[in-house]
Amino acid sequence: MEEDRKRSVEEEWNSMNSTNHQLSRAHFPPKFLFGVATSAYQVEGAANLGGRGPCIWDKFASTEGKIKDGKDGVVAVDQYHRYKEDVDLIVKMGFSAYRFSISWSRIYPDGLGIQVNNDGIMYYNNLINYLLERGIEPCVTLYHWDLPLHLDESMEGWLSDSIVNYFAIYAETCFANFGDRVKKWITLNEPLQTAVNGYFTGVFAPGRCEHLSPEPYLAAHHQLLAHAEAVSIYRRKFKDLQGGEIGLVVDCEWAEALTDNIEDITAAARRIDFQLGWYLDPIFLGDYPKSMKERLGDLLPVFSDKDKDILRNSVDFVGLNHYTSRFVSHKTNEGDNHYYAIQEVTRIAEWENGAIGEKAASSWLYVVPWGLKKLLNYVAQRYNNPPIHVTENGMDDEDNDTSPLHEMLDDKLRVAYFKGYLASVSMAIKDGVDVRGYFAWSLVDNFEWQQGYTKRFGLVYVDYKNGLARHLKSSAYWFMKFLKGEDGKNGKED
Ligand code: GBH
Repeated sequence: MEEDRKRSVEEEWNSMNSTNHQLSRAHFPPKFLFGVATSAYQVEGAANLGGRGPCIWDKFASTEGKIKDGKDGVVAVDQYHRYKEDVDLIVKMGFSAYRFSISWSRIYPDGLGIQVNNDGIMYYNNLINYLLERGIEPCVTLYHWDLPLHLDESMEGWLSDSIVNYFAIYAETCFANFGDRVKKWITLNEPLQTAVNGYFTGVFAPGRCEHLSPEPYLAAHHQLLAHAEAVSIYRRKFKDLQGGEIGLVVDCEWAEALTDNIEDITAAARRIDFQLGWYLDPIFLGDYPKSMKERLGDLLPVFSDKDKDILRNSVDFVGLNHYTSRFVSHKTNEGDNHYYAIQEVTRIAEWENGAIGEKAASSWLYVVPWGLKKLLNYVAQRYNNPPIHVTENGMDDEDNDTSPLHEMLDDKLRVAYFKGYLASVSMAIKDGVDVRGYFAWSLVDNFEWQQGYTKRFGLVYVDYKNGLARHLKSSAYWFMKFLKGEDGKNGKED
């Protein structure tokens, strides 16, 4: 059944995809933004320098057994000291934007928002100024999972509604200090992952995993309210003067119904509700999805009218992180994985004689380029065609110490991945989806959360054994050529 479904989706995709082999910069609008992305904890390092306070990932990574290779982000790839070198690489590859995140505990070391850390402000000023000097647009995420530890230890982090206010103070400080130069803001990265992996499976900091607990839903709720509060402050106090835009980054696997049976079609729709609708429905449609309310009952918090008001339309653009897809079919409630059981879905990636796509290094990541086009069309259709930036897309290789460097730099599957997924984006644009930008994950190999340094997502290879030296991979050279355009024009001029 899986095999048949795969064949039919791929036939459909191939027949539409006649432009793939000649994919070029010219298939995208002239003002379309191409960038690369990273996050503070994964690349910055200098965890104990410049007055930075500890964050929940410092504690989590130093807890025995949490990270595959036992490592942490204390040094990471040391972008704190090498930001100029890294920005120069962005320029060299021909990208025009850099999505990075600010470390909250570098701005407010204990998160309480009383004493701002000037060294932190200075670091980001330097980074932003250097980006602008080199013609790269800074796109800033305020929160990419590195909560100041004190906020977790003293008031249970995202489980407490007081976090909304602390996040708002931090966000306002960033707008006030950097907003004269930063015109694209993202409040939170992937609230879904914080909720599910931070508070249900426990594989991410703060590592909570209670069975049948309301915690993931509460953590999601407070993230939504914190997002909305920050956006409201930006719009009231800064937007007119500074002229920027602000959005939220959500992540979603595409869910393709395994069969045409109504049970599978609704199961796939439900699966999307539980990823995307959880966050975008309250923003665009005024409340959590019906499917979630029905299934979760009292586990799901309720929005007050005031909450609904502040959430409504609280994005100027949708940031979408997308890596992979699954076939989805209906499965009745069984097993003890409450999060999926309550959704009554099963996700299928592999079967006896095949898989949904080629496998990357991470066990969850299969190369499925057609999923992105479908997901983009879904967002456009359900939410009335909002502006979208694909804020992350990419794949990883296994860290392999024994292969010679030149082999590790020749990342053929990654080149194929980017070609396929970019073709998918360009087809969505042709369908009328308002996609405005695309950011490859990631600029450099980095700390891949619970997988430590065992997985490499970079366009640029980092030699951890030789002073963190950077080397461009084939995919970086591919982008360099692609972004210049076959006709020698970079497509930037109007
Ligand atoms: C992104 O999340 C993150 O924003 C980025 O920081 C990260 O480096 C990048 O992905 C690559 O992973 O190990 O089976 O428990 C994408 C969503 C969330 C998908 C965590 C994989 C782990 C699944 N990812 N999830 S598992």
